[in-house]
Amino acid sequence: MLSKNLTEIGKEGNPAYECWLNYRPVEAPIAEAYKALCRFVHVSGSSPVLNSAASELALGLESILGILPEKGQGYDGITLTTAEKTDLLTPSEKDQILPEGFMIRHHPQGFVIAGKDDRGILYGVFAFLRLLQLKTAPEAMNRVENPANMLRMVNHWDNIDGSVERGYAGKSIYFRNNQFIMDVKRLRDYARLLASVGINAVVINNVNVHYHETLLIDRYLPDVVKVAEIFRLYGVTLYLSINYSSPIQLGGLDNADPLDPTVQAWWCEKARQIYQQIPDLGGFLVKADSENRPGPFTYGRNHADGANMLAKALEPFGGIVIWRCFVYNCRQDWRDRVTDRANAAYDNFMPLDGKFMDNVVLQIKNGPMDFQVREPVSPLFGGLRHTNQVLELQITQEYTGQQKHVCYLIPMWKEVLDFDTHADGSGSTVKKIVGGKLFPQKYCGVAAVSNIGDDMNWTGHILAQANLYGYGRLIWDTSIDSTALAEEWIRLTFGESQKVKQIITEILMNSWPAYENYTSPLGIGWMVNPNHHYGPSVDGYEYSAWGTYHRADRFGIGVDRTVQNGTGNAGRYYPENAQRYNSMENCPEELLLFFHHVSYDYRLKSGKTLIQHIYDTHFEGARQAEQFKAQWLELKGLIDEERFEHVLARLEIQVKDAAEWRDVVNSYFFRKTGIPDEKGRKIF
Ligand code: GCW
Repeated sequence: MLSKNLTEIGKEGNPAYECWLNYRPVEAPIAEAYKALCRFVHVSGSSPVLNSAASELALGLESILGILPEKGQGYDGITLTTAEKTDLLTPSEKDQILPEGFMIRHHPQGFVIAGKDDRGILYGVFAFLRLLQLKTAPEAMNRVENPANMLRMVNHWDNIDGSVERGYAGKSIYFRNNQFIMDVKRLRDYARLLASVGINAVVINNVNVHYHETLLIDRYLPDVVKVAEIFRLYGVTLYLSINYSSPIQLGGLDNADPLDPTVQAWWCEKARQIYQQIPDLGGFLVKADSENRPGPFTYGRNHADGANMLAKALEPFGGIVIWRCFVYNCRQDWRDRVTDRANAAYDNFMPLDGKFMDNVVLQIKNGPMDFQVREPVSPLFGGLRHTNQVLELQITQEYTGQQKHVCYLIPMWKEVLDFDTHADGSGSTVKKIVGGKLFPQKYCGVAAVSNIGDDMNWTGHILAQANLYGYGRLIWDTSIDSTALAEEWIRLTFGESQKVKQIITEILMNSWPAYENYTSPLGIGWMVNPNHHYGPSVDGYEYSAWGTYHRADRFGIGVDRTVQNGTGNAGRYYPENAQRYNSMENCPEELLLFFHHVSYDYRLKSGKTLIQHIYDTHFEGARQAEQFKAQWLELKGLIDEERFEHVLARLEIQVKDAAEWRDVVNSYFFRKTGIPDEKGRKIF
């Protein structure tokens, strides 16, 4: 019998914990057809990743079909193999499989799951099991899949004291009280979840590297080695966030100047020590000169100097430096209307295009500000033509309801990926850029800030599991449709009830629009309480140093970012987009207040005035939240009590807090303008 114990995985019987991998039996006749084809499993070769693939297959077949396959030899049953080793595929079929990609082929005696490499085989197995759980007919299994992105990363903002910056799902799964927890099972279960959706890289510690985290490349290295070992079983490469001033903190040097040979030598030696322990470490993630973190600016150097110095140290070992572009002045004077945070990343990094070593990758947040519910796409995408790039998204819902509110983020990310930068004529989308299909790049892809913690359901809100699942699936295949993805996740997570699928799909698909409705209007963002960023405070960031202003007065609201009168941000885009953004009439309305200061009586395309639009969307958003709850209540008895009650409790919070948003925002604008709601609804 094929062992599934190699990595000690098993059924938990706890669907909230198992997420989309909570396998359930499929019924006859499809089960019968599969049983006949899956009696044997033949694994060609052996490696940690391949062994995980075999174990996963065994677990999945046992749970879904109730069979324990025998070890096979010939073509009978399922063959797991690298493409080059099998004669079950033709040469031209093999040619279609690219790095980390796979092919599933049904043949009269069974299936072949062939990867270009071991990771590809593992992804093929997870795809096979997903399709099996979704009752796909054997003939319809046939497919070749190659990842749309090379780097498919998750970034954890975990601190070694156990806290998680912007974490809403409990504490860290890695750290507690300045130590590694080393809960092998939990880490392995997490690695499985990641690999099952094609994620191949993880950064385990916060980009804000405080004193104790600096020690990860020092005293704590033996623990990092162990964590890397666990992730390695599932083809997930480990990266570390590092502190730019480590040479001072750890090495006792008096500076961290990237052009100082002593500093350079210190990093080279440090890299050598680290790679001796973890030869396949991915590299470093660096937040430098950002929000008071140290960086090359201190020494009058630029970001290319800083990144290249580290890149040189990592180069002999194949490591890469992922350097974040989230660099702006966080000590701005709110009276200053010239400095614009939205310009900062662009202005800092555009002059350096082409100056980075080829093992440096710039990590760019999707928007020019900071993960707001609505922002334009960063103009660095398309702007940078000679630099490796990674898109940074935020799965954790810092500004989108903190996993108390349901907010399905896939439609937002799809808009980002599909955005046409016009860098090389029309069709120059972000997904082509980060997929390496527009400009040549040695490394590129997508990273996202994790939404998981040590909560038993991983993500705090069970419906937020859809964002982690969807993130991995979307960056693997950027053409996937958001609704189809939601349905797939629902069926895997909650089973096959039509009603469950229909209702949860509606809730998910309406959730981002609803959240946008009852929070900040038309792209302006930032009306949150300072520090923790939950709940409404319209002026919370208005007189602060963070560069985040809405500029509301009694006549109008919005930031003038036009070229002619404003901060010039609209002009950072290629002409097609610049012209749209620059003109109040042509600006996409959802971004109107991001680019323009607009008077409250301005008429939108709907014929409504701006102020009436603000009132209407806020009433509508809060109503949508109530509707989510009412819809959820219809599911009683159709999903298990525990998950039903859990989501219900969160939806109740959402209803209450959406009403708070509605009333605070509407009252603010009513008091500012004195203009009543046309429909005479209650405003305080
Ligand atoms: O969104 C802001 C967050 C900070 C975060 C920072 C960043 C890790 O409020 O908590 O710090 O962005 O992305 O570096």
